Amino acid sequence: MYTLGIDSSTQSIKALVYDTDAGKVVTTVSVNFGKELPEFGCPDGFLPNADPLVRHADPKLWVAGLDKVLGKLKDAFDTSKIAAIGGDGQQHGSVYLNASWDGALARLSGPDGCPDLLSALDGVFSRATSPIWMDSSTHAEVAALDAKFGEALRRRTGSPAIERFTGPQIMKFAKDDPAAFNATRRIHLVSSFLCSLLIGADAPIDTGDGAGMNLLDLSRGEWDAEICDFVAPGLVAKLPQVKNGLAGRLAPYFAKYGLKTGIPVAAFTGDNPASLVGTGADKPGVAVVSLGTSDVFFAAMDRFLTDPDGCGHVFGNPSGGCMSLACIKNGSLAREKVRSLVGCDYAFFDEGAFDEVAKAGGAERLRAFPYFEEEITPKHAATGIEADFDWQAASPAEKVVSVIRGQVLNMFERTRWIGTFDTIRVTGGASRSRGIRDTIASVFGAKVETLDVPDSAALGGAILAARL
Ligand code: XUL
Repeated sequence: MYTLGIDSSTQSIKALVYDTDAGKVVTTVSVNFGKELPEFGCPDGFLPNADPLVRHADPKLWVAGLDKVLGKLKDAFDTSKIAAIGGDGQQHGSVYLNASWDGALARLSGPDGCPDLLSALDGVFSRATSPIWMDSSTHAEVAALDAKFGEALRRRTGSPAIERFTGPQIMKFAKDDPAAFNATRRIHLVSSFLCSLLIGADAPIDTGDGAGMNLLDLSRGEWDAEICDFVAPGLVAKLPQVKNGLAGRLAPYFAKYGLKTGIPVAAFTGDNPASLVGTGADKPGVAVVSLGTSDVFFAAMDRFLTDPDGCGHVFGNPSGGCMSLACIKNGSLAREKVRSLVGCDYAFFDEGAFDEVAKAGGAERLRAFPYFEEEITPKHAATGIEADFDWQAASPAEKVVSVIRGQVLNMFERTRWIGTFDTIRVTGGASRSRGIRDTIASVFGAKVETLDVPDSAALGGAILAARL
């Protein structure tokens, strides 16, 4: 059987076809938002804004992206063979729809057809722009949620109040533009919005993406009425239902891409929960470490528990139960900065320095924490290099090794609340470094595997579709 996974991330939308019998990806096509849809003015997936705290996108970009990527898929694959669809979106981003939304969805299901998704959706947005996960303009709302709920917010929703999470974003919108908020009948996440278009009806929000809103009582899998009401009175009525698994059936509109009307469509999830499934880490015992601009650690959890330090998040695991996620902001950018401070090449940074220190012995005493950007894990760390030995007098090799050990020790300390792991799968640019892989293996006491799963989120969506 063939299933389709659709991943709408910050900068592009991808469609991936998975052959479930062979366990192989057979086709992947993608549309880069900035390059291929420049008319929406989002060169990097969001609208440029003079205020660095404000990061919004034009939701029409995602609508046009869906049409375009399915058009490409039709040219690359016999789409009539696809038996089910799943997918995901960048987390936290929200879409605001007015009273004409239901009619627009009905047009996608109706016999008359429409030329394209954008014309079917003409006039449905009650808010012209959508805040995305990169937005941090909600300090005041986060402070208000903290003051009202304190620790209870983390215990109930899985995360403390966070600027990019959807609840604080909705709260700000309701306060700044009450008339537009009142005209809003439905609020979707990027994931559930795209899924709604596919099924021609309001799609549910799943527990994976829903947990990134600060609004979901995660252990019950229901909206937390008290928190929702505090964020904006009447909010619960504007949210779709919470549900994992089958969302609905493919609307007739999509027959134009050769897809069979009526095939099952899974509730879309967030990109991180989808990657958990796509990397095969959706069972406890395996963690994934993605070493990118920021370092992200995620793993399935066998029960609901939250980070006592309030840094990590808990989301629903689309395969059942929960998952954890910790994001360490000072990842590859910090490593790059140290590499240029030391003035060495990658061969030395990734391997040579580690061999030199191993020969001399005493690596255990070397630890230095590089926080050049304001860190979130741990919160409020002093910026600069925090070392507990004489950093200035250290050799270049000691500097490199101490910084990598510091980063890995911090990740270990900050993820201990999640549990222990037999296997750590590493991915992302810096996973090429033998020094980093060996340091992870020794600090975590786990087997380290290098993951080679490009498009793990889209693959996760296709795997979830195969389970319908
Ligand atoms: C997770 C987060 C990002 C987005 C974009 O909390 O904000 O990983 O999901 O990929």
